[in-house]
Amino acid sequence: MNKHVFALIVSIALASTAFAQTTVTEPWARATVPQQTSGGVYLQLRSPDAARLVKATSPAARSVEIHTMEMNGQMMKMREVDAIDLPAGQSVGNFHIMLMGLKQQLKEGQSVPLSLTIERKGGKRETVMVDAPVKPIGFTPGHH
Ligand SMILES: [Cu+2]
Repeated sequence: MNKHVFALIVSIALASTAFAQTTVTEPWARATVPQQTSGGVYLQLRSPDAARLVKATSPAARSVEIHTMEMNGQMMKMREVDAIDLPAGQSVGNFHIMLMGLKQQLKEGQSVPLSLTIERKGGKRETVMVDAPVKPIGFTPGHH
């Protein structure tokens, strides 16, 4: 097959899958203090069809976990989970990405690259790249 024709087919394939893509809103990472070995990245995911976030990786940390947060009395508890369900068309943000074994301090003005693996029906996988800007320790989304 002619190379140009092949390139065209690839670009059409990419264009058609673009419709079924997961969107990321407001990603951010919390700045860390010098001795801190872990950090959190917060974001919202929205998938057009039912999917699951099954994996996260980042070159900024030795290992990366997916955590949910829940209130236990007055205490916010974090729990590692295997996956986060993304119901069709819903914005999901009740989780965070935990960076374990940070390679360096996260400072405001930097950003943390993340690669998220989204799994769809039939085991089809999509990789979503995220660049999360580092916000000050006291940052709360929506309050500037
Ligand atoms: Cu956590």
